Parts: sequence; structure tokens; C-alpha cells
Amino acid sequence: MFKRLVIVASTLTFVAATAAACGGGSGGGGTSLGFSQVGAESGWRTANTQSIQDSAKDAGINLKFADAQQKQENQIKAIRSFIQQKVDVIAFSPVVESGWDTVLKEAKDAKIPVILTDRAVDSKDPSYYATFLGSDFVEEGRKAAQWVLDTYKGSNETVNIAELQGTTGSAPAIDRKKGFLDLIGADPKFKIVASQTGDFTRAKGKEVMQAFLASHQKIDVLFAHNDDMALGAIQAIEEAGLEPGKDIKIVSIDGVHDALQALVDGKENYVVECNPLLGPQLMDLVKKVKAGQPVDHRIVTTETTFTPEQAAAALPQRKY
Ligand code: GZL
Repeated sequence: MFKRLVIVASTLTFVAATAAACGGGSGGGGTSLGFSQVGAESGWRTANTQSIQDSAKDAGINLKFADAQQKQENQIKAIRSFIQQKVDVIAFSPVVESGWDTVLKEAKDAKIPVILTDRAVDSKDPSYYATFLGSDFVEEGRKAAQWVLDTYKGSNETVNIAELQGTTGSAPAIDRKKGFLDLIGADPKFKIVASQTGDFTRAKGKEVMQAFLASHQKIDVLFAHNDDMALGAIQAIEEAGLEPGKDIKIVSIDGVHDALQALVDGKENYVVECNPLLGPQLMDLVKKVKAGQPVDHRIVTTETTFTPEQAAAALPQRKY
């Protein structure tokens, strides 16, 4: 009798330990999720990764997480590995829009549902993924442009704009540029005098801004596709002896802590939020998709904008 009790107890301990390793939360029901992340290029990405990892644990979902270091071939390798491991669901944030049809068809043939988070793909076949959860990047670009229009309303002076673009070929870079031009392009007083990719990183943003400043073209406004490039540009502007936020007004997108602090410090002028905390919604979608429940094919995340005053109010409880 005693021996049987010991076996039962040790088995229960093993099951509990396994459950904890797979995320001690409830409701996951042994669900396995393979997630391929873009990389760790920005504050936004770090917050996005944290949200996904924390939410998987809370939901009791066994997360297999792969960092692609911003290389598409690494994401394709990771997705193929997830297929071989027969995970229940695959999710990923595609580093660029194109080149996914082959591997998405492999997942479809293996009957493993795919969820897109954060960024979109340009696949023509909507059956390649169950849903796309992420921001409306065109709207984010429009919000940034609207602030520029409002700031220079009533002035007939030419406004020279420099643009730090995100990763070439990525959905946020393509769509934020489109949204910005939709509004800015309508008024000839606004001229984009310089535009180049800073690959969403601070280092590259600083380097490209240094080149913009060296070109001696007068710059009135910097539009950066993300905060990290704007923060790098601020360093370049200060090292050039100019005042960021005054000599060159700056608008960027994401809403990470350091950018809100730059707003409060007067070094930035406006920030458009792009919400990285997609983890809870993603885990809810994973469970629904695994259970074969219907989900919307496109789910847009809700987000806001920040003036310096709004940044000061938001900073104390800012999660990222
Ligand atoms: C947007 C996300 C972008 C962020 C950048 O949803 O894909 O990638 O704006 C990040 O900070 O690098």
C-alpha cells in the first residue's frame, strides 16, 4: 500500500512540474504554440516579447519561442521546425511582407493553423492564416501627419521634412509611409527632403540622421517610423549643436517609455502609440483557433497618441 502511495505521489509531482514548465496557468490544456519573433531591435519588440512570454505562462500554454534576429530565413526555419514538432498552433510577426507563401502552404498542408501578430504578409490566399492581430499602420502614419498639418496650420512657409523609415519591406514601414504621405502629400508647402531606412534601431537612426544633417539641407521636422530611431536621431541632433524638439521638431511612433520621457523633456513633440502588449489577446486566439472556434480574420489593436502633457500623465504607470 505504502509503495503504491509513493508512486502516485511521485507521478503527480512529475505532472505538476511539467505543467509548471509549460506555463503554470490554467486553461491551456497542454496546448503548444510555436512563436517566431522578428528579433530584439527596439524597445517595442522587447515589450512585445515579454507580453507574449508572460501571457503564455499565465494561460498554461507551452510556448516554443524563436528569435529570428531580423532575418526572414531564420523565421522560415523556425516555422518548419514547429511543423516538424507538430505544435498545435504557429504564430509569428513577419519581418517583411513578402516571401511567405511556400512555408505557409506547408503549415496548411500539415493542418497547423497560423496566427499573424503585429505585422502582415502579402499572401494572396487568406486561408494561409486564421487571423491577423495587430495595429493599423496606415492610420498611425496618418496620425503623425495630422500633427504636422496642425502644427503648421496657417503658415505659408515651406516645411522641410526628413523621414527615418523602418525596416525595408516591412508592413509598418510601407504602411506608415503611405499613411503619412496620404495627408502630407496634399499640401505643396510640405517637402520630404530626405528619406532613408534606419531599420527601426537607435544606432542606425543616429547614423542616418548624422548623414541628413551633414547634407546641409535645412530640416524643420523629423518623422521617424519608430521611437528608437527618433531617440538615436536626438543624439545626432544634439551632437550637431542643435536643439531637438525646437530647431528640429520630432514626431515618432510606438510610445515606449524613453520616447514619452523625451516628450516631457521637450526633445520630442508628438508620439503615436503602437501597442506591443498583444500577448493576452494572442493566447485567447490560440485557444479558440485550436478548438476550431471562429475568429475574425483581422483584429485591429486599440491605441492612442501622446502630447508632452499626456506623456507626463502616462509615464508613472507605463508598463514599457
Ligand atoms: C510595429 C512593429 C515595429 C515597431 C518597431 O507593430 O512591427 O517593429 O514600430 C519594431 O519599434 O521594431
